[in-house]
Amino acid sequence: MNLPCQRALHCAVAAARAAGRLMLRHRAAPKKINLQSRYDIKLELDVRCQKLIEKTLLRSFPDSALLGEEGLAGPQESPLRWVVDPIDGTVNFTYGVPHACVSIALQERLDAGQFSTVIGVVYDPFCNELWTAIRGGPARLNGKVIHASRRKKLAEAVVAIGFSKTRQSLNESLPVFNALVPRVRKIRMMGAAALSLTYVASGRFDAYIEAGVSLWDIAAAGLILECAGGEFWHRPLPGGRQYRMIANNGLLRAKLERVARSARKNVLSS
Ligand code: LIP
Repeated sequence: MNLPCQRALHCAVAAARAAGRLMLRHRAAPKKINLQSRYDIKLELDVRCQKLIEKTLLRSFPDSALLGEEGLAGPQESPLRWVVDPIDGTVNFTYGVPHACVSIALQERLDAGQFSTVIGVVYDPFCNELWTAIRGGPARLNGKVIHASRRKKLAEAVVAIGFSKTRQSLNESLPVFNALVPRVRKIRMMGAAALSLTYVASGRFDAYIEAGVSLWDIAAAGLILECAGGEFWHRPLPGGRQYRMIANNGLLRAKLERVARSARKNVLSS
């Protein structure tokens, strides 16, 4: 497919910046909660940001589909699909923690219902940081080329971890967390998957682990990490839209997997 990548990238950046402005305008305003569960919150602003993004993207690409955290839009059989998280880090945003972002990916449909991400945009309006990538090209932060770190030792690594939204993922992740804490330099739990991935792509973190993240949390930033020389290792969980992920700088997965495996074994044998 002859995809106008630069035009699609510009369109995604414009949509991300527009949603970022809407987030900043509502930063200090009372938050209207549409839905909340034990470990999650969904805001009315999530829906408004997604509507704004949909309008911008589908105006320029009317034949494309959109899969977002707040619902679907456009012809779902289209060979092109936008994957959108209008506010990644919604709980942070709700509590006034300035660590959240807009995530927009463009995917091409391959055979057998598979998709390949070809464009990734992640925008943090609080720090005015914009990460972009087109498959096959370099990853950029505010226009400058970025690379993942070259740290090989766990003892020197800063590792981000997320517990996702369910008791099950919490129970699964806690033993890994406990096993990792004494073996790495520092653990960080930031609450926005897309930003933790772009921080690995920028060499700020060396790895990021989470089970139970959704496609819209990781699609754009996963491509940005790959284009920065890192490894976006992710496997679908049953049900197909959620993933187990061990994102890293390309040098640490085997060591991280060994720790995770032994942690799980210990739980099972105890
Ligand atoms: C969040 C992810 C985060 C995860 C949270 C939630 P949301 O996405 O970015 O990594 O730990 O449970 O899934 O809901 O803010 O878009």
